[in-house]
Amino acid sequence: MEQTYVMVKPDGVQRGLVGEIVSRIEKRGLKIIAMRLNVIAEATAKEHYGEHAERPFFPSLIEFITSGPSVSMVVEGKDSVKVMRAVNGATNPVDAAPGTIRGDFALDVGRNVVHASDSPEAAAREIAIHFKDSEIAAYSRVDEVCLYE
Ligand code: IDP
Ligand code: MG
Repeated sequence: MEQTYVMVKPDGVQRGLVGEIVSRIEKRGLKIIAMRLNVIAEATAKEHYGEHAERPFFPSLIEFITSGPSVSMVVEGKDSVKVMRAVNGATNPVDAAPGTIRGDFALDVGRNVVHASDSPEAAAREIAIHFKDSEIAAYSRVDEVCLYE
Protein backbone atom coordinates (compact mmCIF):
# COMPACT_ATOMS: atom_id res chain seq x y z
CA MET A 1 0.00 0.00 0.00
CA GLU A 2 1.24 3.47 -0.89
CA GLN A 3 1.82 6.22 1.67
CA THR A 4 1.61 9.99 1.25
CA TYR A 5 2.17 13.07 3.40
CA VAL A 6 -0.81 15.38 3.92
CA MET A 7 -1.00 18.70 5.75
CA VAL A 8 -3.93 20.86 6.82
CA LYS A 9 -2.18 24.23 6.51
CA PRO A 10 -2.55 27.01 9.13
CA ASP A 11 -5.50 28.56 7.24
CA GLY A 12 -7.37 25.24 7.41
CA VAL A 13 -6.74 24.95 11.16
CA GLN A 14 -7.79 28.58 11.83
CA ARG A 15 -10.97 28.10 9.80
CA GLY A 16 -11.99 24.98 11.72
CA LEU A 17 -11.69 22.69 8.70
CA VAL A 18 -9.55 19.94 10.28
CA GLY A 19 -12.52 17.68 11.01
CA GLU A 20 -14.03 18.18 7.55
CA ILE A 21 -10.74 17.36 5.85
CA VAL A 22 -9.97 14.33 8.04
CA SER A 23 -13.52 13.12 7.44
CA ARG A 24 -13.12 13.34 3.65
CA ILE A 25 -9.86 11.37 3.82
CA GLU A 26 -11.40 8.69 6.04
CA LYS A 27 -14.61 8.38 4.04
CA ARG A 28 -12.66 7.94 0.81
CA GLY A 29 -11.22 4.81 2.42
CA LEU A 30 -7.74 6.13 3.00
CA LYS A 31 -6.17 5.22 6.35
CA ILE A 32 -4.50 7.78 8.63
CA ILE A 33 -1.41 6.07 10.07
CA ALA A 34 0.19 9.15 11.72
CA MET A 35 -1.17 12.54 12.77
CA ARG A 36 0.13 15.58 14.69
CA LEU A 37 -0.86 19.22 15.27
CA ASN A 38 2.10 21.57 15.74
CA VAL A 39 3.70 24.80 14.60
CA ILE A 40 6.23 23.73 11.98
CA ALA A 41 9.76 25.09 12.55
CA GLU A 42 11.19 27.45 9.91
CA ALA A 43 14.05 25.06 9.03
CA THR A 44 11.58 22.19 8.60
CA ALA A 45 9.33 24.30 6.37
CA LYS A 46 12.30 25.34 4.21
CA GLU A 47 13.34 21.70 3.83
CA HIS A 48 9.77 20.65 3.01
CA TYR A 49 9.39 23.33 0.32
CA GLY A 50 13.04 23.19 -0.84
CA GLU A 51 12.06 22.72 -4.50
CA HIS A 52 10.49 26.21 -4.43
CA ALA A 53 13.46 28.01 -2.80
CA GLU A 54 14.10 30.22 -5.84
CA ARG A 55 10.45 31.12 -6.47
CA PRO A 56 9.27 34.68 -5.63
CA PHE A 57 6.53 33.36 -3.34
CA PHE A 58 8.95 31.25 -1.25
CA PRO A 59 9.49 33.76 1.64
CA SER A 60 5.76 34.38 2.07
CA LEU A 61 5.04 30.64 1.77
CA ILE A 62 7.51 29.85 4.58
CA GLU A 63 6.21 32.72 6.72
CA PHE A 64 2.64 31.51 6.30
CA ILE A 65 3.24 27.79 6.80
CA THR A 66 5.07 28.53 10.10
CA SER A 67 2.58 31.21 11.24
CA GLY A 68 0.42 28.91 13.37
CA PRO A 69 -0.47 25.30 13.99
CA SER A 70 -0.93 22.92 11.10
CA VAL A 71 -1.95 19.26 11.08
CA SER A 72 0.44 16.74 9.56
CA MET A 73 -0.63 13.25 8.54
CA VAL A 74 0.68 10.13 6.88
CA VAL A 75 -2.12 8.65 4.80
CA GLU A 76 -2.03 5.13 3.37
CA GLY A 77 -4.07 3.36 0.72
CA LYS A 78 -4.19 2.20 -2.89
CA ASP A 79 -2.56 4.90 -5.07
CA SER A 80 -2.78 7.29 -2.11
CA VAL A 81 -0.48 9.92 -3.71
CA LYS A 82 -2.67 10.30 -6.79
CA VAL A 83 -5.91 9.98 -4.84
CA MET A 84 -4.96 12.64 -2.26
CA ARG A 85 -3.91 15.10 -4.99
CA ALA A 86 -7.36 14.59 -6.53
CA VAL A 87 -9.11 14.96 -3.15
CA ASN A 88 -7.24 18.27 -2.60
CA GLY A 89 -7.88 19.66 -6.10
CA ALA A 90 -5.82 22.04 -8.26
CA THR A 91 -3.08 24.14 -6.60
CA ASN A 92 -4.86 27.36 -7.59
CA PRO A 93 -8.31 27.09 -6.00
CA VAL A 94 -9.77 29.16 -8.83
CA ASP A 95 -9.09 26.14 -11.06
CA ALA A 96 -10.09 23.50 -8.47
CA ALA A 97 -13.21 21.48 -9.25
CA PRO A 98 -16.20 21.64 -6.90
CA GLY A 99 -16.14 18.56 -4.66
CA THR A 100 -12.41 18.93 -4.03
CA ILE A 101 -11.17 20.46 -0.76
CA ARG A 102 -9.69 23.49 -2.53
CA GLY A 103 -12.68 23.74 -4.87
CA ASP A 104 -15.07 23.82 -1.92
CA PHE A 105 -13.13 25.83 0.68
CA ALA A 106 -10.53 28.10 -0.96
CA LEU A 107 -10.09 31.02 -3.36
CA ASP A 108 -6.41 32.09 -3.17
CA VAL A 109 -3.34 30.05 -4.20
CA GLY A 110 -1.48 31.30 -1.11
CA ARG A 111 -4.32 30.13 1.17
CA ASN A 112 -5.22 26.78 -0.37
CA VAL A 113 -5.87 24.93 2.91
CA VAL A 114 -4.11 21.62 2.23
CA HIS A 115 -0.91 19.99 1.00
CA ALA A 116 -0.30 16.50 -0.37
CA SER A 117 2.88 14.99 -1.83
CA ASP A 118 3.03 15.03 -5.63
CA SER A 119 4.88 11.71 -6.21
CA PRO A 120 5.79 8.56 -4.26
CA GLU A 121 9.40 9.83 -4.09
CA ALA A 122 8.27 13.20 -2.69
CA ALA A 123 6.02 11.36 -0.23
CA ALA A 124 8.92 9.30 1.15
CA ARG A 125 11.03 12.47 1.49
CA GLU A 126 8.26 14.50 3.16
CA ILE A 127 7.19 11.69 5.54
CA ALA A 128 10.82 11.42 6.71
CA ILE A 129 10.98 15.21 7.28
CA HIS A 130 7.85 15.31 9.45
CA PHE A 131 7.67 11.93 11.22
CA LYS A 132 9.93 9.44 12.99
CA ASP A 133 9.31 5.77 12.17
CA SER A 134 8.07 5.28 15.77
CA GLU A 135 5.28 7.85 15.19
CA ILE A 136 3.79 5.87 12.28
CA ALA A 137 1.36 3.07 13.16
CA ALA A 138 0.91 -0.08 11.11
CA TYR A 139 -2.63 -1.40 11.58
CA SER A 140 -5.55 -2.84 9.65
CA ARG A 141 -8.90 -1.09 9.38
CA VAL A 142 -11.88 -3.45 9.65
CA ASP A 143 -13.45 -1.98 6.49
CA GLU A 144 -10.49 -2.98 4.30
CA VAL A 145 -12.29 -6.21 3.33
CA CYS A 146 -15.04 -4.00 1.83
CA LEU A 147 -12.74 -1.34 0.31
CA TYR A 148 -10.45 -3.63 -1.65
CA GLU A 149 -11.26 -6.46 -4.05
P1 IDP B 1 0.91 22.02 -4.49
O1 IDP B 1 0.69 22.47 -3.06
O2 IDP B 1 -0.39 21.80 -5.22
O3 IDP B 1 1.84 20.84 -4.59
P2 IDP B 1 3.15 23.64 -5.48
O4 IDP B 1 3.31 24.11 -6.87
O5 IDP B 1 4.06 22.56 -4.99
O6 IDP B 1 1.61 23.23 -5.27
O7 IDP B 1 3.30 24.92 -4.54
C1 IDP B 1 3.40 24.77 -3.15
C2 IDP B 1 2.53 25.80 -2.49
O8 IDP B 1 3.07 27.09 -2.74
C3 IDP B 1 1.09 25.87 -3.04
O9 IDP B 1 0.23 24.95 -2.40
C4 IDP B 1 0.70 27.29 -2.74
O10 IDP B 1 0.25 27.45 -1.40
C5 IDP B 1 2.03 28.03 -2.90
N1 IDP B 1 2.10 28.62 -4.25
C6 IDP B 1 2.33 27.98 -5.40
N2 IDP B 1 2.35 28.84 -6.44
C7 IDP B 1 2.14 30.06 -5.91
C8 IDP B 1 2.05 31.38 -6.47
O11 IDP B 1 2.17 31.59 -7.69
N3 IDP B 1 1.81 32.40 -5.59
C9 IDP B 1 1.67 32.19 -4.25
N4 IDP B 1 1.76 30.98 -3.68
C10 IDP B 1 1.98 29.92 -4.50
MG1 MG C 1 3.86 20.65 -4.31
